[in-house]
Amino acid sequence: MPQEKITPQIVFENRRQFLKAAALVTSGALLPEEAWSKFVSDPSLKITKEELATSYNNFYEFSLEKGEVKKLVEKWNLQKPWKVEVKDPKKKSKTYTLDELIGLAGGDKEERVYRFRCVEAWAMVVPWRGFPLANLIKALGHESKYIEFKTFGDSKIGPNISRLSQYSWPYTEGLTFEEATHPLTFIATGMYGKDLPKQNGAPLRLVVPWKYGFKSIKSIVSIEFKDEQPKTLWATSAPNEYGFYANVNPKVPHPRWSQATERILDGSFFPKRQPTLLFNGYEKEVAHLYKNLDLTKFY
Ligand SMILES: Nc1nc2c(c(=O)[nH]1)N[C@H]1C(S)=C(S)[C@@H](COP(=O)(O)O)O[C@H]1N2
Ligand SMILES: [Mo]
Repeated sequence: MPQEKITPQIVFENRRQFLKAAALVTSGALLPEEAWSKFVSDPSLKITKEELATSYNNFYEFSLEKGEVKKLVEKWNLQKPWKVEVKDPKKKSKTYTLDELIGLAGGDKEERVYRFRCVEAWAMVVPWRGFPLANLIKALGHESKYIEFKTFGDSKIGPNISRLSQYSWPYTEGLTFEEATHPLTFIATGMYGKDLPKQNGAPLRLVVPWKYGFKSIKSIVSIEFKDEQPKTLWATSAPNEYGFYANVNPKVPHPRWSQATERILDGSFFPKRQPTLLFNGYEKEVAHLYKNLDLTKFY
């Protein structure tokens, strides 16, 4: 099916509005977040302030404290050129520079405004820039049941890697091939009209808007096409708390808290709460992927 048929109207609506916004940004007229919000056609999507989205981070390689990450990444000199290894047991592994990957994907200038929902029940709305992962997968021409992603595992970059020895580093995530090639699944190289800040997973990260945030792996160094379900860091370290599928679902509580509502990241001490949406509001687009799953169960 051509991508235009499945991709929700809102993405394209947003995209058109966004190109306008992005044009303003690149022309030097920097927009405050309130102005970005004007470019979102869905009134329920209020873009999170850039300052908040870039200073309240989960990046365990650096710290468990969300407010500390931004400071701790300062010392990290981003490897230039950034390299990503593409592995496939059926083919020869090949290492690409980020620019080569972007070239294969046909550029990284698409803008997407997505809801983002952490399993810890906080939520935000982020304007990403990048490309659909499907573009890259198609260009690479591999086929497999699953795709596995890894972050760097160097504790000289992320000192917490050696401190948190109970976790199976490097940070690893995975998707089924169908999930990975879904038109909503995105590789971000930028946000808020700028290159991705280090604390948000520079220079490239996954964004899977209908799944809990931990699936959206940061600072990717390897992509592996494989037929076995990837052993992800969270599903390995705490399998009863974090599943492989991890679809946002208000009806399936985390063992330690409810997922029925979420806190909108607004910088206040008592953020507003709103109901959690099944598949984080992307039910129409993705429910068909899970028609064989019982949506009252934990996966
Ligand atoms: N490599 C890596 N990727 C990661 C994480 C991490 O700790 N390390 N945290 C995940 C979690 S739990 C969330 S909620 C999001 C947070 O992304 P943000 O800091 O850009 O909001 O990144 C995800 N990707
Ligand atoms: Mo998260």
